[in-house]
Amino acid sequence: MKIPTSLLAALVLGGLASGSGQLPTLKQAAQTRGVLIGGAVGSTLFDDLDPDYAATVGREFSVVVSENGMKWKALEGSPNEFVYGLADATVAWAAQHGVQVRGHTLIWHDSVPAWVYQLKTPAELRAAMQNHITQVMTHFGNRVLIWDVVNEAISDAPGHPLRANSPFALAGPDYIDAAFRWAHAANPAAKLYYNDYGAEALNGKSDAIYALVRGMQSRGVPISGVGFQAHLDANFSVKDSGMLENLKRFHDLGLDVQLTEVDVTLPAGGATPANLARQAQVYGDLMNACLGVKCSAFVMWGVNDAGSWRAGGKPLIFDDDYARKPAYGAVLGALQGH
Ligand code: 9MR
Repeated sequence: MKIPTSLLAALVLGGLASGSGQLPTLKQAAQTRGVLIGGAVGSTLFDDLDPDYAATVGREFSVVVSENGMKWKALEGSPNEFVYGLADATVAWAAQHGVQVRGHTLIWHDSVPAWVYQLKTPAELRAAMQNHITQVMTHFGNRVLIWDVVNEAISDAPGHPLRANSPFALAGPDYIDAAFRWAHAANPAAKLYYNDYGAEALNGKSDAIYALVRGMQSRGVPISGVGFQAHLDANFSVKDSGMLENLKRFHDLGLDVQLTEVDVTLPAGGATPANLARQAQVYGDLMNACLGVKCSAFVMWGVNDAGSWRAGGKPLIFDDDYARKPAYGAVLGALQGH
């Protein structure tokens, strides 16, 4: 008999609520599948007034991303003056809790300090980029071995050319290759990713990323994998979108696949049982697609709904009060092979 995911989720939650203690945590289940599971974290990790946040992360996650603490603006607000406060605290917390860190992100058109926009020549800009990448990766060394080297470089314009509105466009069309080479030189042990949104499905954007990374491979650029952000809504269909086929074509290039910023907003009408079940279905399908290509990480963009960048859509697997939602059960079920 095939048990619907929604029912399964309810059973899982029932088991947890009854305190049966027999279910593994997400990180325990994920470990048996060889995948890291986790989420983006912020300063709430250190907030004594909100202890459930850190407790949830410590119990369930095997990898964390600093949601904003490792962006260029956060680390190097003035030229060659690095401030590692929140980033260092997050990395130290992760080490204490046996949790890995995903570094996000070295080169992104957003969250760049004003001084970078004032650089006027390609040579000046490239020197600043190389210095930023080298200093940041050297600072963290082997405490951060997974990096989004370039984030969201491909535009949504017809044909998906490289973003014209990026301050890094001035550096020349080969700036992505260069960034990966600088990153590899800074730490040859680190795994280096190109990361983007809207490319989960077989579509024009994923075609453009595919062409980009194939080109990089043909030029000998040291790229380890592709991160698919997966900011989605509950109407997304993993099956109808061709997501598994899409992930497979990247995997077939010998690249590692990660889901890096998963969140799935509820349909209109909010947290009804039917909507929560639909959200759970998408989460379970996403985990299954990830496992289908032996992905190395499944990272959600936050911890609980209230702390999400799209809190209104209640897009995460823990509700405002850190209670497990049906989506939690679906992710756990997928990890357990249900
Ligand atoms: O969730 C992040 C939000 O708090 C920041 O204000 C914003 C700008 O730095 O970035 C958000 O995270 C983004 C991520 O870094 C890259 N992919 C899209 C994410 C959501 O906008």
